[in-house]
Amino acid sequence: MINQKLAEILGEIADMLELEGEKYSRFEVLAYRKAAITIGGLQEDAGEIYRKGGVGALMELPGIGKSIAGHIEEYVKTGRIAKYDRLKKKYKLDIAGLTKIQGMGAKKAFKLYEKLGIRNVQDLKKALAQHRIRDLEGFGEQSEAQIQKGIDFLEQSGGRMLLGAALPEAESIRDKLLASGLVDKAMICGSTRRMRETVGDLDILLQSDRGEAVMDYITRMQEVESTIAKGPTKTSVRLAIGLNCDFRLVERSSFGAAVQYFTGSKDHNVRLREIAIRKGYKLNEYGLFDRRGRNAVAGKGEEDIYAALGMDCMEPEMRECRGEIELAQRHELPRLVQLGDVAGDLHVHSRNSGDSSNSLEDIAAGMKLLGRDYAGITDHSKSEYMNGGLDEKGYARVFAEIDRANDRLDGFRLLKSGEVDILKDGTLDISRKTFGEMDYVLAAVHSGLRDPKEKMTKRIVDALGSGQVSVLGHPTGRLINEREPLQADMDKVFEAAKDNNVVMEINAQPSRLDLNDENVLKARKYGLKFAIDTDAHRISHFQYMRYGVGMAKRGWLSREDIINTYDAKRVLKLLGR
Ligand code: DGT
Ligand code: CA
Ligand code: CA
Repeated sequence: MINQKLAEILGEIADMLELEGEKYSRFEVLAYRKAAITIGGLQEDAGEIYRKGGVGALMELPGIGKSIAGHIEEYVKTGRIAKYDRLKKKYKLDIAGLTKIQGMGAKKAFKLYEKLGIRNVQDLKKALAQHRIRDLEGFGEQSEAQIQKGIDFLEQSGGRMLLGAALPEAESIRDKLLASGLVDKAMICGSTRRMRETVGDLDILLQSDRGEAVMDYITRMQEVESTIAKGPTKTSVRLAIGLNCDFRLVERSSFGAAVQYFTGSKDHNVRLREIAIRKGYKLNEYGLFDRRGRNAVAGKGEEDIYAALGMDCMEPEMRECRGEIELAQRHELPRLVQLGDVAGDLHVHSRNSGDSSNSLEDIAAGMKLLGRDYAGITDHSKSEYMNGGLDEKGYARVFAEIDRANDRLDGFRLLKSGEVDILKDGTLDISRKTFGEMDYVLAAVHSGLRDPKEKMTKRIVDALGSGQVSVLGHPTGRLINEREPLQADMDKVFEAAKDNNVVMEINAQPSRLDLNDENVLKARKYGLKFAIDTDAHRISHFQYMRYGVGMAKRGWLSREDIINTYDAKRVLKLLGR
Protein backbone atom coordinates (compact mmCIF):
# COMPACT_ATOMS: atom_id res chain seq x y z
CA MET A 1 0.00 0.00 0.00
CA ILE A 2 1.38 3.37 -0.97
CA ASN A 3 -1.68 5.19 0.35
CA GLN A 4 -0.31 6.15 3.74
CA LYS A 5 2.93 7.54 2.36
CA LEU A 6 1.20 9.28 -0.52
CA ALA A 7 -1.34 10.90 1.78
CA GLU A 8 1.50 12.18 3.93
CA ILE A 9 3.28 13.68 0.93
CA LEU A 10 0.13 15.36 -0.38
CA GLY A 11 -0.54 16.78 3.07
CA GLU A 12 2.98 18.12 3.25
CA ILE A 13 2.66 19.73 -0.17
CA ALA A 14 -0.42 21.52 1.14
CA ASP A 15 1.52 22.69 4.19
CA MET A 16 4.37 24.02 2.12
CA LEU A 17 2.10 25.72 -0.41
CA GLU A 18 0.50 27.48 2.48
CA LEU A 19 3.93 28.76 3.43
CA GLU A 20 4.40 30.07 -0.08
CA GLY A 21 1.51 32.36 0.79
CA GLU A 22 0.03 34.75 -1.74
CA LYS A 23 1.33 32.94 -4.78
CA TYR A 24 -1.01 30.01 -4.24
CA SER A 25 -4.73 30.18 -3.83
CA ARG A 26 -6.41 28.78 -0.75
CA PHE A 27 -8.28 26.60 -3.19
CA GLU A 28 -5.16 24.81 -4.31
CA VAL A 29 -4.00 24.21 -0.75
CA LEU A 30 -7.42 22.81 0.05
CA ALA A 31 -7.33 20.56 -2.99
CA TYR A 32 -4.15 18.91 -1.72
CA ARG A 33 -5.59 18.52 1.75
CA LYS A 34 -8.74 16.90 0.40
CA ALA A 35 -6.73 14.57 -1.80
CA ALA A 36 -4.61 13.55 1.19
CA ILE A 37 -7.76 12.62 3.12
CA THR A 38 -9.18 10.66 0.19
CA ILE A 39 -6.01 8.69 -0.44
CA GLY A 40 -5.47 8.07 3.27
CA GLY A 41 -8.94 6.57 3.57
CA LEU A 42 -8.87 4.33 0.50
CA GLN A 43 -9.33 0.63 0.95
CA GLU A 44 -7.64 -0.19 -2.32
CA ASP A 45 -4.04 0.65 -3.02
CA ALA A 46 -3.84 3.87 -5.07
CA GLY A 47 -1.02 2.31 -7.10
CA GLU A 48 -3.28 -0.61 -7.94
CA ILE A 49 -6.10 1.75 -9.00
CA TYR A 50 -3.68 3.55 -11.29
CA ARG A 51 -2.30 0.32 -12.78
CA LYS A 52 -5.80 -0.93 -13.50
CA GLY A 53 -7.46 2.25 -14.76
CA GLY A 54 -4.76 4.87 -15.27
CA VAL A 55 -5.10 8.56 -14.47
CA GLY A 56 -8.78 8.38 -15.40
CA ALA A 57 -9.56 5.93 -12.60
CA LEU A 58 -7.72 8.13 -10.10
CA MET A 59 -9.74 11.15 -11.18
CA GLU A 60 -12.94 9.30 -10.36
CA LEU A 61 -11.96 9.38 -6.68
CA PRO A 62 -13.53 12.22 -4.71
CA GLY A 63 -11.35 15.32 -4.61
CA ILE A 64 -8.71 14.03 -7.06
CA GLY A 65 -8.30 16.37 -10.03
CA LYS A 66 -6.09 16.09 -13.05
CA SER A 67 -2.93 17.57 -11.60
CA ILE A 68 -3.03 15.52 -8.40
CA ALA A 69 -3.82 12.37 -10.37
CA GLY A 70 -0.71 13.25 -12.37
CA HIS A 71 1.33 13.44 -9.17
CA ILE A 72 0.08 10.01 -8.16
CA GLU A 73 1.00 8.61 -11.55
CA GLU A 74 4.46 10.11 -11.18
CA TYR A 75 4.81 8.62 -7.72
CA VAL A 76 3.77 5.14 -8.85
CA LYS A 77 6.14 5.24 -11.80
CA THR A 78 9.19 6.87 -10.24
CA GLY A 79 8.66 6.79 -6.48
CA ARG A 80 8.94 10.58 -6.34
CA ILE A 81 6.91 13.72 -6.95
CA ALA A 82 9.01 16.49 -8.45
CA LYS A 83 6.86 19.27 -7.04
CA TYR A 84 7.26 17.83 -3.56
CA ASP A 85 11.01 17.48 -3.93
CA ARG A 86 11.25 21.07 -5.13
CA LEU A 87 9.26 22.48 -2.22
CA LYS A 88 11.07 20.25 0.21
CA LYS A 89 14.42 21.50 -1.02
CA LYS A 90 13.27 25.06 -0.71
CA TYR A 91 12.04 24.74 2.86
CA LYS A 92 13.97 21.77 4.18
CA LEU A 93 11.15 21.77 6.68
CA ASP A 94 10.18 18.50 8.30
CA ILE A 95 6.52 19.29 8.76
CA ALA A 96 5.54 15.63 9.07
CA GLY A 97 8.03 15.12 11.88
CA LEU A 98 7.19 18.35 13.67
CA THR A 99 3.44 17.92 13.54
CA LYS A 100 3.71 14.48 15.10
CA ILE A 101 4.35 16.35 18.33
CA GLN A 102 1.21 16.74 20.36
CA GLY A 103 -0.17 20.28 20.15
CA MET A 104 2.13 21.23 17.27
CA GLY A 105 -0.02 22.05 14.25
CA ALA A 106 1.30 23.16 10.88
CA LYS A 107 0.62 26.79 11.75
CA LYS A 108 2.75 26.69 14.87
CA ALA A 109 5.50 24.86 13.01
CA PHE A 110 5.54 27.54 10.31
CA LYS A 111 5.68 30.28 12.87
CA LEU A 112 8.65 28.64 14.56
CA TYR A 113 10.29 28.32 11.17
CA GLU A 114 9.69 31.97 10.28
CA LYS A 115 10.75 33.38 13.63
CA LEU A 116 13.49 30.99 14.74
CA GLY A 117 14.39 29.05 11.62
CA ILE A 118 13.36 25.75 13.21
CA ARG A 119 13.25 23.13 10.48
CA ASN A 120 12.98 19.83 12.35
CA VAL A 121 12.58 18.19 15.73
CA GLN A 122 16.32 18.46 16.32
CA ASP A 123 16.23 22.26 15.90
CA LEU A 124 13.18 22.42 18.08
CA LYS A 125 14.88 20.55 20.91
CA LYS A 126 17.80 22.95 20.76
CA ALA A 127 15.50 25.95 20.89
CA LEU A 128 13.67 24.45 23.84
CA ALA A 129 16.91 23.84 25.73
CA GLN A 130 17.86 27.48 25.19
CA HIS A 131 14.39 28.68 26.17
CA ARG A 132 14.05 30.62 22.95
CA ILE A 133 10.41 29.71 22.45
CA ARG A 134 8.86 31.22 25.55
CA ASP A 135 9.65 34.75 24.36
CA LEU A 136 7.86 34.36 21.07
CA GLU A 137 4.58 36.11 20.69
CA GLY A 138 1.72 33.64 21.15
CA PHE A 139 3.86 30.96 22.83
CA GLY A 140 4.98 31.62 26.41
CA GLU A 141 6.37 29.43 29.14
CA GLN A 142 3.38 27.12 29.38
CA SER A 143 3.38 26.48 25.67
CA GLU A 144 7.11 25.76 25.79
CA ALA A 145 6.57 23.18 28.54
CA GLN A 146 3.76 21.62 26.56
CA ILE A 147 5.90 21.22 23.46
CA GLN A 148 8.59 19.59 25.59
CA LYS A 149 6.01 17.20 26.99
CA GLY A 150 4.84 16.39 23.48
CA ILE A 151 8.38 15.53 22.40
CA ASP A 152 8.91 13.34 25.47
CA PHE A 153 5.68 11.51 24.72
CA LEU A 154 6.60 10.95 21.10
CA GLU A 155 9.99 9.61 22.05
CA GLN A 156 8.44 7.21 24.56
CA SER A 157 6.17 5.75 21.88
CA GLY A 158 9.38 4.50 20.25
CA GLY A 159 8.32 4.42 16.65
CA ARG A 160 5.58 1.84 17.04
CA MET A 161 3.09 1.90 14.20
CA LEU A 162 -0.67 1.86 14.51
CA LEU A 163 -2.25 -1.56 14.02
CA GLY A 164 -4.58 0.08 11.51
CA ALA A 165 -1.58 0.74 9.25
CA ALA A 166 0.46 -2.37 10.07
CA LEU A 167 -2.21 -5.05 9.70
CA PRO A 168 -3.38 -4.14 6.16
CA GLU A 169 0.26 -4.01 5.07
CA ALA A 170 0.97 -7.42 6.61
CA GLU A 171 -2.10 -8.89 4.94
CA SER A 172 -1.15 -7.48 1.59
CA ILE A 173 2.35 -8.97 1.84
CA ARG A 174 0.98 -12.32 3.01
CA ASP A 175 -1.56 -12.46 0.19
CA LYS A 176 1.07 -11.63 -2.43
CA LEU A 177 3.28 -14.42 -1.10
CA LEU A 178 0.42 -16.91 -1.21
CA ALA A 179 -0.49 -15.77 -4.73
CA SER A 180 3.14 -16.13 -5.86
CA GLY A 181 2.79 -19.90 -5.66
CA LEU A 182 6.16 -20.05 -3.91
CA VAL A 183 4.85 -20.78 -0.43
CA ASP A 184 2.47 -23.40 0.96
CA LYS A 185 1.67 -21.39 4.04
CA ALA A 186 2.09 -17.79 5.14
CA MET A 187 0.95 -16.64 8.52
CA ILE A 188 1.04 -13.28 10.28
CA CYS A 189 2.19 -13.70 13.88
CA GLY A 190 3.60 -11.41 16.59
CA SER A 191 1.81 -8.41 18.06
CA THR A 192 -0.13 -7.97 14.81
CA ARG A 193 -1.86 -11.29 15.31
CA ARG A 194 -2.53 -10.39 18.92
CA MET A 195 -4.14 -7.16 17.66
CA ARG A 196 -2.00 -4.94 19.83
CA GLU A 197 -2.85 -1.29 19.24
CA THR A 198 0.65 -0.57 17.98
CA VAL A 199 3.18 -2.82 16.33
CA GLY A 200 6.98 -2.76 16.68
CA ASP A 201 7.66 -4.98 13.70
CA LEU A 202 5.84 -7.54 11.57
CA ASP A 203 6.51 -11.26 11.95
CA ILE A 204 5.49 -13.54 9.09
CA LEU A 205 5.99 -17.31 9.13
CA LEU A 206 6.34 -19.23 5.88
CA GLN A 207 6.34 -22.83 4.81
CA SER A 208 7.92 -23.68 1.49
CA ASP A 209 10.24 -26.12 -0.25
CA ARG A 210 11.80 -23.28 -2.21
CA GLY A 211 13.41 -21.20 0.51
CA GLU A 212 15.87 -19.25 -1.60
CA ALA A 213 13.36 -18.37 -4.29
CA VAL A 214 10.97 -17.15 -1.61
CA MET A 215 13.57 -14.93 0.01
CA ASP A 216 14.56 -13.54 -3.41
CA TYR A 217 10.93 -12.78 -4.11
CA ILE A 218 10.54 -11.02 -0.76
CA THR A 219 13.53 -8.75 -1.13
CA ARG A 220 12.24 -7.66 -4.53
CA MET A 221 8.69 -6.89 -3.38
CA GLN A 222 7.37 -3.42 -4.08
CA GLU A 223 6.67 -2.92 -0.36
CA VAL A 224 10.29 -3.53 0.56
CA GLU A 225 12.59 -0.54 0.82
CA SER A 226 15.78 -2.30 1.84
CA THR A 227 17.08 -5.63 3.08
CA ILE A 228 18.48 -5.78 6.59
CA ALA A 229 19.49 -9.44 6.63
CA LYS A 230 18.91 -12.22 4.17
CA GLY A 231 19.30 -15.95 4.64
CA PRO A 232 17.58 -19.12 3.46
CA THR A 233 15.42 -19.40 6.61
CA LYS A 234 15.36 -15.91 8.06
CA THR A 235 15.11 -12.59 6.27
CA SER A 236 14.48 -9.15 7.72
CA VAL A 237 13.55 -6.15 5.64
CA ARG A 238 12.71 -2.50 6.02
CA LEU A 239 9.31 -1.72 4.50
CA ALA A 240 8.58 1.52 2.69
CA ILE A 241 5.83 2.34 5.18
CA GLY A 242 8.52 2.63 7.84
CA LEU A 243 8.29 -0.73 9.61
CA ASN A 244 10.58 -3.74 9.76
CA CYS A 245 9.32 -7.17 8.83
CA ASP A 246 10.83 -10.50 9.93
CA PHE A 247 10.20 -13.52 7.71
CA ARG A 248 10.96 -17.01 8.93
CA LEU A 249 10.84 -20.18 6.93
CA VAL A 250 9.70 -23.05 9.09
CA GLU A 251 9.83 -26.84 8.65
CA ARG A 252 6.52 -28.57 8.19
CA SER A 253 7.07 -30.51 11.42
CA SER A 254 7.57 -27.31 13.45
CA PHE A 255 4.94 -25.05 11.97
CA GLY A 256 2.46 -25.30 14.85
CA ALA A 257 5.16 -24.72 17.45
CA ALA A 258 6.60 -21.81 15.48
CA VAL A 259 3.17 -20.17 15.15
CA GLN A 260 2.69 -20.49 18.90
CA TYR A 261 6.16 -19.15 19.67
CA PHE A 262 6.15 -16.21 17.25
CA THR A 263 2.62 -15.16 18.17
CA GLY A 264 3.84 -14.47 21.70
CA SER A 265 3.60 -12.48 23.71
CA LYS A 266 7.01 -13.03 25.16
CA ASP A 267 5.66 -12.99 28.73
CA HIS A 268 3.00 -15.52 27.76
CA ASN A 269 5.66 -17.76 26.22
CA VAL A 270 7.91 -17.57 29.24
CA ARG A 271 5.05 -18.64 31.51
CA LEU A 272 4.11 -21.45 29.13
CA ARG A 273 7.66 -22.73 29.04
CA GLU A 274 7.78 -22.89 32.85
CA ILE A 275 4.68 -25.07 32.78
CA ALA A 276 6.19 -27.27 30.08
CA ILE A 277 9.36 -27.75 32.13
CA ARG A 278 7.33 -28.68 35.19
CA LYS A 279 5.58 -31.33 33.14
CA GLY A 280 8.92 -32.68 31.96
CA TYR A 281 8.83 -31.19 28.48
CA LYS A 282 11.07 -28.82 26.60
CA LEU A 283 9.24 -26.09 24.65
CA ASN A 284 10.77 -23.90 21.97
CA GLU A 285 9.98 -22.57 18.49
CA TYR A 286 10.71 -26.01 17.00
CA GLY A 287 8.32 -28.03 19.07
CA LEU A 288 7.28 -29.48 22.39
CA PHE A 289 9.78 -32.25 23.16
CA ASP A 290 9.47 -35.01 25.71
CA ARG A 291 12.31 -36.48 27.78
CA ARG A 292 13.44 -38.68 24.91
CA GLY A 293 13.61 -35.67 22.60
CA ARG A 294 10.54 -36.76 20.65
CA ASN A 295 8.34 -33.94 19.39
CA ALA A 296 4.97 -34.29 21.08
CA VAL A 297 3.16 -32.09 18.60
CA ALA A 298 5.18 -32.46 15.42
CA GLY A 299 3.83 -29.76 13.17
CA LYS A 300 0.24 -29.99 14.21
CA GLY A 301 -1.59 -26.83 15.10
CA GLU A 302 -0.67 -24.63 18.02
CA GLU A 303 -3.77 -25.85 19.89
CA ASP A 304 -2.04 -29.21 20.23
CA ILE A 305 0.74 -27.61 22.25
CA TYR A 306 -1.78 -26.16 24.67
CA ALA A 307 -3.63 -29.49 24.80
CA ALA A 308 -0.41 -31.40 25.52
CA LEU A 309 0.22 -28.98 28.39
CA GLY A 310 -3.24 -29.69 29.79
CA MET A 311 -5.02 -26.51 28.84
CA ASP A 312 -7.45 -25.06 26.31
CA CYS A 313 -6.13 -22.90 23.49
CA MET A 314 -6.99 -19.25 23.91
CA GLU A 315 -7.32 -16.76 21.06
CA PRO A 316 -4.16 -14.76 20.31
CA GLU A 317 -5.67 -11.52 21.65
CA MET A 318 -5.63 -12.97 25.17
CA ARG A 319 -1.98 -14.04 25.19
CA GLU A 320 -0.51 -11.26 27.31
CA CYS A 321 0.11 -13.19 30.54
CA ARG A 322 -2.76 -11.51 32.32
CA GLY A 323 -4.25 -14.64 33.85
CA GLU A 324 -5.34 -16.32 30.62
CA ILE A 325 -3.08 -19.34 31.18
CA GLU A 326 -4.69 -20.07 34.55
CA LEU A 327 -8.16 -19.77 33.01
CA ALA A 328 -7.12 -22.14 30.23
CA GLN A 329 -5.84 -24.66 32.77
CA ARG A 330 -9.21 -24.57 34.56
CA HIS A 331 -11.00 -24.82 31.18
CA GLU A 332 -12.76 -21.57 31.96
CA LEU A 333 -11.78 -19.45 28.96
CA PRO A 334 -14.51 -17.03 27.94
CA ARG A 335 -15.95 -17.42 24.45
CA LEU A 336 -14.79 -14.14 22.95
CA VAL A 337 -16.87 -11.87 20.74
CA GLN A 338 -16.27 -12.30 16.99
CA LEU A 339 -16.50 -9.76 14.18
CA GLY A 340 -19.37 -11.78 12.73
CA ASP A 341 -21.39 -11.21 15.92
CA VAL A 342 -21.61 -7.47 15.28
CA ALA A 343 -25.12 -6.46 14.22
CA GLY A 344 -24.93 -2.67 14.14
CA ASP A 345 -22.84 0.42 14.76
CA LEU A 346 -23.83 3.09 17.26
CA HIS A 347 -21.41 5.88 16.30
CA VAL A 348 -21.54 7.03 12.69
CA HIS A 349 -21.23 10.55 11.29
CA SER A 350 -23.26 11.81 8.35
CA ARG A 351 -22.71 14.79 6.08
CA ASN A 352 -24.91 16.81 8.39
CA SER A 353 -21.92 17.63 10.57
CA GLY A 354 -18.18 17.36 10.64
CA ASP A 355 -15.93 16.39 7.80
CA SER A 356 -18.08 13.46 6.73
CA SER A 357 -19.47 13.39 3.23
CA ASN A 358 -21.80 10.43 3.69
CA SER A 359 -25.50 10.66 3.03
CA LEU A 360 -27.85 8.55 5.11
CA GLU A 361 -28.46 6.36 2.06
CA ASP A 362 -24.71 5.80 1.59
CA ILE A 363 -24.38 4.83 5.23
CA ALA A 364 -27.28 2.37 5.07
CA ALA A 365 -26.02 0.81 1.84
CA GLY A 366 -22.44 0.48 3.11
CA MET A 367 -23.56 -1.04 6.39
CA LYS A 368 -25.89 -3.51 4.69
CA LEU A 369 -23.00 -4.72 2.56
CA LEU A 370 -21.19 -5.65 5.77
CA GLY A 371 -24.24 -7.46 7.08
CA ARG A 372 -25.16 -4.81 9.64
CA ASP A 373 -28.81 -4.17 10.49
CA TYR A 374 -28.73 -0.72 12.03
CA ALA A 375 -26.59 2.38 12.43
CA GLY A 376 -26.84 5.17 14.98
CA ILE A 377 -26.33 8.57 13.36
CA THR A 378 -24.26 10.62 15.77
CA ASP A 379 -23.63 14.06 14.37
CA HIS A 380 -21.80 16.55 16.56
CA SER A 381 -23.57 18.99 18.86
CA LYS A 382 -23.24 22.76 18.61
CA SER A 383 -20.15 23.28 20.78
CA GLU A 384 -18.19 21.45 18.11
CA TYR A 385 -18.74 24.40 15.79
CA MET A 386 -15.44 23.62 14.08
CA ASN A 387 -17.03 20.33 13.04
CA GLY A 388 -20.30 21.91 11.95
CA GLY A 389 -22.05 20.86 15.16
CA LEU A 390 -25.86 20.93 15.18
CA ASP A 391 -28.19 23.07 17.26
CA GLU A 392 -31.79 22.18 18.13
CA LYS A 393 -33.05 23.03 14.64
CA GLY A 394 -30.19 21.16 13.01
CA TYR A 395 -30.90 17.97 14.90
CA ALA A 396 -34.65 18.28 14.16
CA ARG A 397 -33.82 18.52 10.47
CA VAL A 398 -31.54 15.46 10.60
CA PHE A 399 -34.10 13.42 12.54
CA ALA A 400 -36.83 14.26 10.00
CA GLU A 401 -34.43 13.11 7.29
CA ILE A 402 -33.79 9.88 9.22
CA ASP A 403 -37.56 9.27 9.45
CA ARG A 404 -37.91 9.69 5.71
CA ALA A 405 -34.91 7.47 5.00
CA ASN A 406 -36.21 4.75 7.33
CA ASP A 407 -39.51 4.74 5.43
CA ARG A 408 -37.62 3.98 2.27
CA LEU A 409 -35.15 1.50 3.74
CA ASP A 410 -35.95 -2.15 3.78
CA GLY A 411 -34.46 -4.34 6.49
CA PHE A 412 -32.19 -1.62 7.81
CA ARG A 413 -32.74 0.97 10.49
CA LEU A 414 -31.11 4.32 11.16
CA LEU A 415 -31.21 5.40 14.80
CA LYS A 416 -31.45 9.00 15.95
CA SER A 417 -28.60 10.08 18.12
CA GLY A 418 -25.85 12.62 18.43
CA GLU A 419 -22.26 12.80 19.59
CA VAL A 420 -23.13 15.26 22.31
CA ASP A 421 -20.46 17.28 24.06
CA ILE A 422 -20.06 16.91 27.79
CA LEU A 423 -19.59 20.58 28.68
CA LYS A 424 -17.11 21.83 31.27
CA ASP A 425 -19.78 21.83 33.99
CA GLY A 426 -20.78 18.24 33.26
CA THR A 427 -24.03 19.16 31.50
CA LEU A 428 -24.85 18.08 27.96
CA ASP A 429 -24.77 20.31 24.92
CA ILE A 430 -28.38 19.67 23.80
CA SER A 431 -31.78 21.02 24.73
CA ARG A 432 -34.43 18.99 26.54
CA LYS A 433 -36.37 18.93 23.29
CA THR A 434 -33.49 17.47 21.29
CA PHE A 435 -32.84 14.95 24.05
CA GLY A 436 -36.48 13.87 23.80
CA GLU A 437 -36.12 13.28 20.08
CA MET A 438 -33.05 11.05 20.28
CA ASP A 439 -33.21 7.27 20.46
CA TYR A 440 -30.14 7.40 22.65
CA VAL A 441 -27.36 9.84 23.51
CA LEU A 442 -23.69 9.22 22.86
CA ALA A 443 -21.81 11.72 25.00
CA ALA A 444 -18.14 12.61 24.88
CA VAL A 445 -15.57 15.08 26.17
CA HIS A 446 -14.02 17.20 23.42
CA SER A 447 -12.70 20.28 25.19
CA GLY A 448 -10.47 21.03 28.15
CA LEU A 449 -8.82 17.66 27.74
CA ARG A 450 -5.94 18.69 29.97
CA ASP A 451 -8.10 19.59 32.95
CA PRO A 452 -6.80 18.25 36.26
CA LYS A 453 -7.90 14.79 37.37
CA GLU A 454 -10.38 15.80 40.04
CA LYS A 455 -12.15 18.29 37.82
CA MET A 456 -12.29 15.92 34.87
CA THR A 457 -13.56 13.04 36.98
CA LYS A 458 -16.35 15.17 38.41
CA ARG A 459 -17.25 16.47 34.97
CA ILE A 460 -17.69 12.97 33.55
CA VAL A 461 -19.33 11.50 36.65
CA ASP A 462 -21.81 14.40 36.73
CA ALA A 463 -22.65 13.84 33.08
CA LEU A 464 -23.20 10.12 33.61
CA GLY A 465 -25.36 10.93 36.63
CA SER A 466 -27.62 13.22 34.60
CA GLY A 467 -29.58 10.23 33.41
CA GLN A 468 -29.28 11.47 29.84
CA VAL A 469 -26.21 9.56 28.70
CA SER A 470 -26.59 6.14 27.10
CA VAL A 471 -23.08 5.62 25.76
CA LEU A 472 -19.83 7.32 26.82
CA GLY A 473 -17.90 7.91 23.59
CA HIS A 474 -14.10 7.48 23.39
CA PRO A 475 -13.93 7.65 27.20
CA THR A 476 -10.30 8.70 27.62
CA GLY A 477 -9.94 10.91 24.54
CA ARG A 478 -6.47 9.65 23.75
CA LEU A 479 -4.94 9.65 20.28
CA ILE A 480 -2.31 6.93 20.09
CA ASN A 481 1.22 8.35 19.64
CA GLU A 482 -0.27 11.85 19.53
CA ARG A 483 -2.29 12.79 22.57
CA GLU A 484 -2.29 11.39 26.06
CA PRO A 485 -5.54 10.23 27.63
CA LEU A 486 -7.48 12.69 29.72
CA GLN A 487 -6.82 12.40 33.43
CA ALA A 488 -9.82 10.88 35.17
CA ASP A 489 -10.27 8.36 37.95
CA MET A 490 -11.52 5.52 35.78
CA ASP A 491 -12.78 3.54 38.80
CA LYS A 492 -15.09 6.42 39.66
CA VAL A 493 -16.16 6.73 36.02
CA PHE A 494 -16.95 3.02 35.79
CA GLU A 495 -18.83 3.10 39.10
CA ALA A 496 -20.95 5.99 37.86
CA ALA A 497 -21.54 4.16 34.61
CA LYS A 498 -22.70 1.09 36.50
CA ASP A 499 -25.05 3.13 38.70
CA ASN A 500 -26.57 4.87 35.69
CA ASN A 501 -26.62 2.05 33.13
CA VAL A 502 -24.20 3.83 30.85
CA VAL A 503 -22.53 1.76 28.16
CA MET A 504 -18.78 2.19 27.56
CA GLU A 505 -17.62 2.75 24.03
CA ILE A 506 -14.74 0.88 22.49
CA ASN A 507 -14.01 3.34 19.72
CA ALA A 508 -12.59 1.34 16.82
CA GLN A 509 -10.74 4.15 15.03
CA PRO A 510 -7.15 2.83 14.81
CA SER A 511 -5.74 6.02 16.30
CA ARG A 512 -8.18 5.93 19.21
CA LEU A 513 -8.96 2.34 20.30
CA ASP A 514 -10.55 3.86 23.35
CA LEU A 515 -11.24 2.23 25.82
CA ASN A 516 -7.98 0.33 25.55
CA ASP A 517 -7.50 -3.28 26.68
CA GLU A 518 -6.49 -2.48 30.24
CA ASN A 519 -9.45 -0.21 30.78
CA VAL A 520 -11.76 -2.78 29.21
CA LEU A 521 -10.49 -5.42 31.62
CA LYS A 522 -11.11 -3.03 34.48
CA ALA A 523 -14.57 -1.95 33.27
CA ARG A 524 -15.49 -5.59 32.75
CA LYS A 525 -14.98 -6.19 36.46
CA TYR A 526 -17.66 -3.57 37.14
CA GLY A 527 -20.05 -5.61 35.02
CA LEU A 528 -20.43 -2.88 32.42
CA LYS A 529 -21.72 -3.29 28.89
CA PHE A 530 -19.80 -2.04 25.85
CA ALA A 531 -20.49 -0.75 22.36
CA ILE A 532 -17.84 -1.24 19.67
CA ASP A 533 -18.24 1.75 17.36
CA THR A 534 -16.43 2.76 14.20
CA ASP A 535 -16.96 6.52 14.65
CA ALA A 536 -16.99 6.44 10.84
CA HIS A 537 -16.61 9.68 8.92
CA ARG A 538 -16.49 7.88 5.60
CA ILE A 539 -17.72 4.56 4.27
CA SER A 540 -14.25 3.01 4.28
CA HIS A 541 -14.11 3.55 8.06
CA PHE A 542 -16.78 0.88 8.50
CA GLN A 543 -13.87 -1.53 8.13
CA TYR A 544 -12.43 -0.28 11.42
CA MET A 545 -14.86 -2.51 13.31
CA ARG A 546 -12.31 -5.31 13.36
CA TYR A 547 -9.82 -3.21 15.33
CA GLY A 548 -12.48 -2.50 17.92
CA VAL A 549 -13.37 -6.18 18.09
CA GLY A 550 -9.65 -6.92 18.54
CA MET A 551 -9.53 -4.54 21.49
CA ALA A 552 -12.68 -6.10 22.96
CA LYS A 553 -11.08 -9.53 22.68
CA ARG A 554 -7.91 -8.25 24.31
CA GLY A 555 -10.23 -7.19 27.15
CA TRP A 556 -11.72 -10.70 27.29
CA LEU A 557 -15.21 -9.65 26.23
CA SER A 558 -17.92 -12.00 25.03
CA ARG A 559 -20.77 -11.39 22.65
CA GLU A 560 -23.20 -10.72 25.49
CA ASP A 561 -20.97 -7.90 26.83
CA ILE A 562 -21.28 -5.96 23.56
CA ILE A 563 -24.65 -4.34 22.99
CA ASN A 564 -24.22 -3.83 19.26
CA THR A 565 -24.27 -7.57 18.81
CA TYR A 566 -27.96 -7.38 19.84
CA ASP A 567 -30.76 -6.56 17.40
CA ALA A 568 -31.97 -2.96 17.21
CA LYS A 569 -35.05 -3.62 19.30
CA ARG A 570 -33.04 -5.04 22.17
CA VAL A 571 -30.50 -2.22 21.97
CA LEU A 572 -33.20 0.42 22.21
CA LYS A 573 -34.87 -1.37 25.08
CA LEU A 574 -31.57 -1.61 26.92
CA LEU A 575 -30.79 2.06 26.36
CA GLY A 576 -34.06 2.70 28.11
CA ARG A 577 -35.92 4.83 25.63
P1 DGT B 1 6.36 -5.97 18.76
O1 DGT B 1 7.06 -6.45 17.53
O2 DGT B 1 7.22 -5.20 19.67
O3 DGT B 1 5.09 -5.25 18.46
O4 DGT B 1 5.90 -7.25 19.63
P2 DGT B 1 6.01 -8.79 19.24
O5 DGT B 1 5.21 -9.51 20.27
O6 DGT B 1 5.62 -9.00 17.82
O7 DGT B 1 7.53 -9.13 19.52
P3 DGT B 1 8.74 -9.55 18.57
O8 DGT B 1 8.54 -9.15 17.16
O9 DGT B 1 9.96 -9.06 19.25
O10 DGT B 1 8.75 -11.13 18.67
C1 DGT B 1 7.74 -11.91 18.11
C2 DGT B 1 7.38 -13.00 19.06
O11 DGT B 1 8.49 -13.88 19.24
C3 DGT B 1 7.02 -12.55 20.45
O12 DGT B 1 5.68 -12.15 20.55
C4 DGT B 1 7.30 -13.77 21.25
C5 DGT B 1 8.48 -14.38 20.57
N1 DGT B 1 9.71 -14.01 21.27
C6 DGT B 1 10.54 -13.00 20.95
N2 DGT B 1 11.58 -12.97 21.82
C7 DGT B 1 11.36 -13.95 22.71
C8 DGT B 1 12.07 -14.43 23.86
O13 DGT B 1 13.11 -13.91 24.25
N3 DGT B 1 11.54 -15.49 24.53
C9 DGT B 1 10.37 -16.07 24.13
N4 DGT B 1 9.90 -17.10 24.83
N5 DGT B 1 9.68 -15.65 23.06
C10 DGT B 1 10.17 -14.61 22.37
CA1 CA C 1 6.73 -8.12 16.06
CA1 CA D 1 10.05 -9.44 15.23
